[in-house]
Amino acid sequence: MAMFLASCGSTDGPSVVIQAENFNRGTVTIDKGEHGYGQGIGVILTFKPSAFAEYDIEIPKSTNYSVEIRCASAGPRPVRVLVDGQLVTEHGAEGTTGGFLPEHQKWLEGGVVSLTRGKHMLRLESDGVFPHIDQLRLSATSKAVTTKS
Ligand SMILES: [Ca+2]
Repeated sequence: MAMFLASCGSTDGPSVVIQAENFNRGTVTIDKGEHGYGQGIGVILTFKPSAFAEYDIEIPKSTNYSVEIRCASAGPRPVRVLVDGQLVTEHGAEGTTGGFLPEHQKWLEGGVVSLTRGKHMLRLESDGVFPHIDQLRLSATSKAVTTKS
């Protein structure tokens, strides 16, 4: 299934926005409010350590993309970001946003990756627990590709 493609007013070019809960494959839990964390927005979360979520994405233009993760977490819960099996960063969405609720959702960084136009697979994974992720965004950028760390 093709993910929603948004054209965007950014001067850098196109961006792709994905609702985190619309993953194609994964072991994470979807919460649209029944667990008290995703009301009105829909999030993914984990109740046990070690999980993943994968997204089949369509990239509109060959260039570098900044990966951003909209999430809420009271403590650091970094996720590994991979594209087509290649590690982009071990430190995706690292940091804290002040809480786990929809009102605490903030955009955190998930690295920069070079992508060709066409289909790709974005994967988030963690040996621990996930922050409560609402959306993912890939925005065309002139930033350099993240070195693995
Ligand atoms: Ca969402």
